[in-house]
Amino acid sequence: MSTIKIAPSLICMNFLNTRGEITALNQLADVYHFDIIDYHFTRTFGLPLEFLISVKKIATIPIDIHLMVDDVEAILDKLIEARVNMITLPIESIVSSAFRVIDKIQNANIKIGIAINPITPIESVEYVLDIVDKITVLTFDPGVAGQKLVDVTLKKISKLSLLKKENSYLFDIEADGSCNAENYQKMKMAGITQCVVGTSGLFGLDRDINLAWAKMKEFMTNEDIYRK
Ligand code: S6P
Ligand code: MG
Repeated sequence: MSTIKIAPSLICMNFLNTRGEITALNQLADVYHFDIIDYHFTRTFGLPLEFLISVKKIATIPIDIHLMVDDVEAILDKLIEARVNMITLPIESIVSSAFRVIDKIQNANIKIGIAINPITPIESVEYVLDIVDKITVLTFDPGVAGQKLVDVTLKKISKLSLLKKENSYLFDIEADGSCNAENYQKMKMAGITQCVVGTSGLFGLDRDINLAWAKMKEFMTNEDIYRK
């Protein structure tokens, strides 16, 4: 059975205790999910680059930047300079630059993820499946935490999982949005290998991050989890 990596979404953390939560999560999680949003791709703001630099100083696990911006190329150099571990790009923003951008990221020795909105068909990523490290299926419309799962996205996860098996692809399949007690098992059955946990799946479960983690693990089975 395959295991599932856990990626806490830092935009959902308690900002009055960022050092405490990151120190605790360093011992528990597999990768940090760091949303950067430009108020154009969606009408919300994400986490600032300055915060990324601070997190980078104390993080001992990889950082995955989930970009939700219209102009990916405008921010790329700064992320490369920050030496993040993975950059996850919105396919909707890179239709005319996908291979150029992917190439640039890979040449900088940074892992690459591609994110697809709920409305975007998986065919849109067909030609990059053999070169990327991760496909992130947004399981609700991006921009706002705490929304309801869009059920049809589970079908997209299943289709991706099948394509992965049939072609022996290596990419992770990540669900981002509403990965919580209600939906985790469905996502797992559909074939995720990585799961973003935000307010409903982790940070909102308890004020104490260690207790929140323990509560999150109640809806996962121990064999599921990549880092025990
Ligand atoms: C949404 C963003 C996500 C959320 C996370 C929320 O635009 O990309 O990373 O922060 O998925 O999780 P939850 O538990 O509040 O649905
Ligand atoms: Mg995200």
